Amino acid sequence: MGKTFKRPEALSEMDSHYCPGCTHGVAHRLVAEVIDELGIRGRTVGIAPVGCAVLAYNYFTFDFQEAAHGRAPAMATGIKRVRPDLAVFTYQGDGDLASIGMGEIIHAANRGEKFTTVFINNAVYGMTGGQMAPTTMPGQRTTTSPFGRDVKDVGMPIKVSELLASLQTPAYITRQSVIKPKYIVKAKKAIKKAFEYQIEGRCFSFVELVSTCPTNWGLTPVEAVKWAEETLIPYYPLGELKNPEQAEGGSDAK
Ligand SMILES: Cc1ncc(C[n+]2csc(CCOP(=O)(O)OP(=O)(O)O)c2C)c(N)n1
Ligand code: SF4
Repeated sequence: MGKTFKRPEALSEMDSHYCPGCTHGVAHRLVAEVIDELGIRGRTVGIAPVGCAVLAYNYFTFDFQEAAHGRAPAMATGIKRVRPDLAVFTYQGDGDLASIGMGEIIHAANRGEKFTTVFINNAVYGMTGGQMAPTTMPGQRTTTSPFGRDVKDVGMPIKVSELLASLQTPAYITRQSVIKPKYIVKAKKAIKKAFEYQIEGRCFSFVELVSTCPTNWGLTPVEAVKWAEETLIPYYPLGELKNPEQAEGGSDAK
């Protein structure tokens, strides 16, 4: 009997360590499917973050490097500049990318480095026990904001995609989600487009994925999806913020 749904070749057979209801696994699968479809497994290099996806290199069947916390864009820059024939991507959480690594990602995007970033926005530091991240929602309780994020003290959550889209350098910037099938279908298309832009040598490409962390949100997997849809997505609206065609044909590129 033929299989209609099988494991992508780019995904290994190792069981993942992710918690029930965590969407890191969905994001991994989408990346693996795209790499299979583009036929680039033999020339892809991923950069693993420090965060819950620190073991990502075990779950894919292509080359991986491990970067220090927040430094994946620097490593991707080096690899891509030395080997422009490779498809290089970083996979980073919001603690990694939007806190300690904020400078790295802004400058890589502004330089127009031709790699791809998959940015997992789950509104907390997952691996270290659910501390407040730059993306934590106003009033959201975390281990370091037990009374809820107080925006008077720490400011509003940072919308990383909007920040990067404000740079004049041509880029592909999009925010999608992996919390429900209707979003997952679009997220996969966006990831594919991001890799295609990179392979064509067009631009830096960035896919934010609104994700879940039921463990640190203190919710069941089902409650986590509901909370993400009702609270995160209205603040972090889904859709394309910038693409290289705009810059090539538009006034911003002057
Ligand atoms: C230089 C450095 N600072 C801090 C840490 C501790 N640390 C490990 S993972 C992490 C946060 C990870 O959160 P995030 O990037 O949001 O990923 P998630 O676990 O939610 O997927 C931190 C602060 C570290 N390993 N190295
Ligand atoms: S702690 Fe959160 S981000 Fe980490 S594996 Fe568990 S659910 Fe996923």
